[in-house]
Amino acid sequence: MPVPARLGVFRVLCLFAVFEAVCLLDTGMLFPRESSSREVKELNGRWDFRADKSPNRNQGFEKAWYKSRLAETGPVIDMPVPASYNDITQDPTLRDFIGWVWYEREVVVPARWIADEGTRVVLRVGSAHYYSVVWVNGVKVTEHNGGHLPFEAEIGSLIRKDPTQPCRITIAVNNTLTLDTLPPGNIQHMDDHTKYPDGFFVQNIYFDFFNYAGIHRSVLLYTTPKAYVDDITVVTDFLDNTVNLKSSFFTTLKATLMDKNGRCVASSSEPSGVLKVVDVNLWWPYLMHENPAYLYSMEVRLMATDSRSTYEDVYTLPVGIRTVNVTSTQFLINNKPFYFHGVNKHEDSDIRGKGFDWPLIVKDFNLLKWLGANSFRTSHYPYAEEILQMCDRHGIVVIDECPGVGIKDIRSFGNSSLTHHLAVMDELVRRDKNHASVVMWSVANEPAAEMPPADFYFKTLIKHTKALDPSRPVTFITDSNYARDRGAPYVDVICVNSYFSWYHDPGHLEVIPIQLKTQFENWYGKYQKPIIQSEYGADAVAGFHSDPPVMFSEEYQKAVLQSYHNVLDQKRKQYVIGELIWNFADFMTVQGITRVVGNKKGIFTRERQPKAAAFILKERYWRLANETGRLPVWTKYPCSF
Ligand code: BDP
Repeated sequence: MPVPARLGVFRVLCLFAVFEAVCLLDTGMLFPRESSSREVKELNGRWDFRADKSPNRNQGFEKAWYKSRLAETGPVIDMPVPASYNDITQDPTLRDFIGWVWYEREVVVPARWIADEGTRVVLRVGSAHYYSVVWVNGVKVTEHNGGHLPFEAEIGSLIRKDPTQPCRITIAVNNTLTLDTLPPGNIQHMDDHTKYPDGFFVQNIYFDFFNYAGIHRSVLLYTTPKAYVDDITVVTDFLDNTVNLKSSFFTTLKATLMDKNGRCVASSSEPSGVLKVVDVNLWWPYLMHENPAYLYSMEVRLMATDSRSTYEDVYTLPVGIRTVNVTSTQFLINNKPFYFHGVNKHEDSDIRGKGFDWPLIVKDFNLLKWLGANSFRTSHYPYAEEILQMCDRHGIVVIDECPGVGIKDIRSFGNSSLTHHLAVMDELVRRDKNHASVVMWSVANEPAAEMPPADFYFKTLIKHTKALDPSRPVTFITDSNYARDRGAPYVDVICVNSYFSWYHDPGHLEVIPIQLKTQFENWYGKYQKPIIQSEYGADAVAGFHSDPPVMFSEEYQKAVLQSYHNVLDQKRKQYVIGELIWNFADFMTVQGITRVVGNKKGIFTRERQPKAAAFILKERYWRLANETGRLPVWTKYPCSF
């Protein structure tokens, strides 16, 4: 008799009862890892692809393209996964396509997975932008609302139905944004035939990055036994030299915490509880300690038996032990003041768009370390899990932002938008809660928070996020318009973006010292909360030079940074707790009269070559690290990166 599904799922109970009360999700979303009980099979590479260019974009559903091979219902082209589809071909209509696109791939499933009924086979999509529907051999297995976050379906019973058939996976993805999606957008039809061709429409968006689409992260199959570890929640704390590593799990689990050398430092066979570690190695940020980013491994081993079999599942989670606290003037990591000197990023590069790419990721981490950056914000959406794992490994501190960017229309503050926003926070916290590098949640970027409904919206959203995870502070990012402060009473840290001498008083560098000082004093005066300068910067087209500096030259970008730094140096002695440059690298945007082949505020080009501003920032960040941290011995030679 097979194990009944409910008994088969050993959901690790969350530490905080309130989590259960507010979280609507009923399964975990552990990152797929191989272990003695789990196998992973990546399905990346070449997929068949077709964009549904029919006038209503709905032919694929009307003609049920998922029922047979995609190549049987029309022409297909090659499409790499993971990648955005926009920049892969020479077809301008695909670059700017809006609507459903169809991906398909046949997979050979190991015979053993099929033969062994005690094996769960799970199909997982790391992220697809934006709305996805998934079929296996023509049967719908799941759909998911939202980009940037993973979703899964168990497909074992389907592939066992007819083991002689190959496993055909079809994924339809739609990038249409509505007033209720995150980010929001809307479709505008132009019916004036004296101006526009028949059927012409555009998608209006209120954010400043190209709305890349497609399957952006890995698609994979993984297995677990029928009884399996579904979720783990680890919260760390310490007192003197003792650590309380709290976690909760089903009674038949055993948790073992191992140090870097594989030595067991604590274990427990209780369903939930405290693992005490003596002589703990804390997780410290990069440049704050001589031995940063120390990670333990927590092995969770589950044993279960039914009338026929015994199941054993093993999942190993990297665990960094650290605390985070906020006072009215400081951000504390392990009870020591932490100053964010870092960047804002985008998942963005030539050809692959927002597609996951290991070489790019490793290069970016090398550049971050070269720069002396100790942190970044995942502007303006959750980044790939592998990026957060790199942050854990290298001690790069993260402000983890949800895709709440461009909430500018009053209709996007309604109930259905809020419900979706809460669900996205549930998914984000569920995915990222165990990363030591993640120290704060950001619920939105520059919303139109001056609008009256914003008060209820952000109060609900921020309260909900704090209840999901009481161990981390919450922020939302505001702009320099001081009227947009609804929401600010509920956050722990105020994050402000400002572009003095750029969008305001363009060309007038002399306004920066006055306006920036006023900005800080206004916000601190009203809320007495620590402040991060969460964005500042200026566009510079690499290779444009001008002295005296003029806008878009490398010299102007440098001068803006230096003026900001003078004020930041005064205010960081009081309550300013960080500065994040906009942006790490140039990135693609929608076409428009203020963008010349994308946003050029990068201190690196899109190809990751430094502009003059990168050297200014590098000099500053290493100086700040010297003042505020304890540099590892090897960092005496930063040039070796
Ligand atoms: C900020 C936005 C960011 C933009 C930046 C800019 O948060 O997304 O890219 O302005 O205009 O306000 O460069």
